[in-house]
Amino acid sequence: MTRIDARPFDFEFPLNGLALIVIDMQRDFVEPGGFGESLGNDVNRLQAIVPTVAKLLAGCRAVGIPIIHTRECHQPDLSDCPPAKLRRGDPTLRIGASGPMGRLLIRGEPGTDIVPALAPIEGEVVIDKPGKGAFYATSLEKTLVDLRATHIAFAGVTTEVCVQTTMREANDRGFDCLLLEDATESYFPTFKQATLDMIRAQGAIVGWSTTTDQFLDALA
Ligand code: C5J
Repeated sequence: MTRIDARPFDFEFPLNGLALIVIDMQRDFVEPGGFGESLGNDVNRLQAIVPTVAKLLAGCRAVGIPIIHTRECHQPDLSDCPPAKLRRGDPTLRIGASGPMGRLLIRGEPGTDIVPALAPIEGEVVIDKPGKGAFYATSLEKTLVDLRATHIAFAGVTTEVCVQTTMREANDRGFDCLLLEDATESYFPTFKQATLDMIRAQGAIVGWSTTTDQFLDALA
């Protein structure tokens, strides 16, 4: 077992049972003109973690950790987007509307792509998901079972929405989950902090957290 100095206590995992999931590092959330900004958010906070996530990807690739990327997006006819999700909030542009990077959160549109610095490479799995959680209506669980993964490290955006929802889904399915504190971000710093606190509370009720450097040192 490999051991990492984590919070609320050390995280132990078998190296051949670990997978990395990078959640929704898409242009629509991270770049100006996308879905995140249409909701009134400042995307700079999210952009700032791109180099850290790039370092994380490079470190995991170097030691052969399987990597799964997710993208929140919908079919062009919006048949997989519940009307309640479409109507939610008061954005300047709704899901499916045309913005500077194409139709927002629609499969195949430029804004739906993962930012170029974090683009998946050959052999990495990309899961397109209609929900906030990456297990809902996707093949993620089967992918993890096929990989014989028992432990998952998480990065990506946003901490309190798609990252936390997916961590909770994974935790309920029996995976041990580790969140990389500086490789995840929220438009709202207090929401990020609250998420870290609630994940680790009550003896890692949802999972553990550590820094990217501590994680990569342990892998090395
Ligand atoms: C949101 C996400 N926040 N990837 N999506 O709508 O967290």
